[in-house]
Amino acid sequence: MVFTDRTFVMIKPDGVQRGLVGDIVARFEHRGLKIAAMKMLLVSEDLAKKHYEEHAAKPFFPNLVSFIRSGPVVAMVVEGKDVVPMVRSMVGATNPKNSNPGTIRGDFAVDMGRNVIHASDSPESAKREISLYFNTSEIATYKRIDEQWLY
Ligand code: RTP
Ligand code: MG
Repeated sequence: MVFTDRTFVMIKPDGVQRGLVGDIVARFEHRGLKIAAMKMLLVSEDLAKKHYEEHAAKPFFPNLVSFIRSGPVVAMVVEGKDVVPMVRSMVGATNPKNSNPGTIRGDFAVDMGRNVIHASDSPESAKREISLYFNTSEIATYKRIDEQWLY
């Protein structure tokens, strides 16, 4: 099955440094979502500012940009039915104080500025963010072997 529903997910530097990449990717795979692209990278200042441009005027913006550049991140394109809201619900509330147990932030994070993961908040954001981080040639098309049991 080919989906047009795509989201952009990024494991932030704290998630990489704490060795959480495998656990987080496994959650998406086990749910039945498809990893269509994935890479580790250091985010440039220009890319960090573009990624978080909606927050450019906020007081926390400089810290957010420097944090996201403080070590390698793992960027992903994830596909599946209703994937944008589904991944946001798996990620949990922005402030880990309010993130439910069972969510990624609710299980792995305690501080708003160290909340482990980013996920797009709408299909429009997803499209924009995917194009910031990936060329179309880097996004794979393949069938999960269990697809007929997922849909
Ligand atoms: P993200 O974009 O990273 O997935 O997080 P989000 O949608 O849940 O939250 P958003 O409002 O987009 O905020 C982006 C990141 O900025 C930091 N933040 N700090 N008041 C503050 O100090 C504050 N507010 C937001 C968080 O690290 C948040 O993930
Ligand atoms: Mg956001």
